[in-house]
Amino acid sequence: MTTFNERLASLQNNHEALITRENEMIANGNGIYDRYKYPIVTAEHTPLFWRYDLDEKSNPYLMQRIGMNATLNSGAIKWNGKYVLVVRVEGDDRKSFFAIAESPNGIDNFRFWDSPVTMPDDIIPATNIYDMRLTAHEDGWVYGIFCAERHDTNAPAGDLSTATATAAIARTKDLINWERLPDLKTKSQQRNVVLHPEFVDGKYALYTRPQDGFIDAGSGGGIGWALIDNMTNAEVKEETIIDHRYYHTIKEVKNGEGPHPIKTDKGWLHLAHGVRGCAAGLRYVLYMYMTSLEDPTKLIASPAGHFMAPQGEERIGDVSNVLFTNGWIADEDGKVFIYYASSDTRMHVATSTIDKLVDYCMNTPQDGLTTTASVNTLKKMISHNLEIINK
Ligand code: M1P
Repeated sequence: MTTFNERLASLQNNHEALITRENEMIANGNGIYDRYKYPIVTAEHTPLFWRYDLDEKSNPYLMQRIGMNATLNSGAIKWNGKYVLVVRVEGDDRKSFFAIAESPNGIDNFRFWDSPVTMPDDIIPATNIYDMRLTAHEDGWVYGIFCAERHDTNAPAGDLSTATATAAIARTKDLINWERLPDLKTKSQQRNVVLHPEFVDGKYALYTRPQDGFIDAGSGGGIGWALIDNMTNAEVKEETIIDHRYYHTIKEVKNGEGPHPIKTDKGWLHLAHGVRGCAAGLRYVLYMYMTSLEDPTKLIASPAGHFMAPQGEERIGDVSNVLFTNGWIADEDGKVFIYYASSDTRMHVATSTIDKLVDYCMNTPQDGLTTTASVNTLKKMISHNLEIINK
């Protein structure tokens, strides 16, 4: 029979081997970005001492006591030279919490800090919190905006599912101590709220996602923009939709800003998610767009279709057919690390460069919104290419 210590050694060896496994870039990509062979953070990456009581007296079978179900939708930031994710960890009990995992190179060797984030719950307690967007703002604070989910007090008796989504706000200077600020005040429910990194006209600027209900974006027309006076009592008084949803597109049902946009000399580079419905349920893909440096509400590039869609094992998980992103890191040399979750289960990375992503946004044809328009766009490129081929 395996002893406690033998089983512990085996668990520890397997865990260390998983965490230190080198990732491999997948060859022959589409030229826009490169995917990697292995997910970068999974539930199995969480420390053994979060999951197992390591005391032989109280846990003689060395059984798992607190199960971790998934690691998903992570905010990202370069911090003291490390690639740092604020991971949404979901326990087997369905509660999500934030925990920090860091890597020396951004593509593998992600290791969790010993303790999860202690997020103060003193403003209005929430049942569940998730999907943090991090912004190192020019005011000197690092802000985390995330969804606070609560049971809808107006739900009919017996309805234990209807919930509300609100944008919760916290800030930190060290990623360890977080100051919780009042939730964002808005007319509608909100998820996927993101802080722009710079002041605009002396105000803080937010990307919003107005929604009629917890799930349904409904009359919320897409990704919004709002200027607010301060973050300590943040209130959206006016909201303008800057990236609209359209019928028969990848963002027909809803969309949402991913991480905050990256500033480039050609404009602000945005990564977002778009959702459409199909017989299999909702399909979540990633897409990109750009806005003007002079007027960040002005759309200047809107490539058609998805930038990334679930592939292979990415298609399957707790909520299948989903890619979601709320974190990316741009290095000073122009390399971009795109952190995305697949099917609400695990984290992945894809790499690209600012130049390639701007080229993708500026030179991918826009969605003409009909088959005829799409075929005309396709035929234009085919005839140009045939001229080159037949020269
Ligand atoms: O299950 C897919 C995603 O669903 C929601 O996305 P949205 O905010 O667009 O409705 C979120 O709950 C997100 O966490 C989740 O990954």
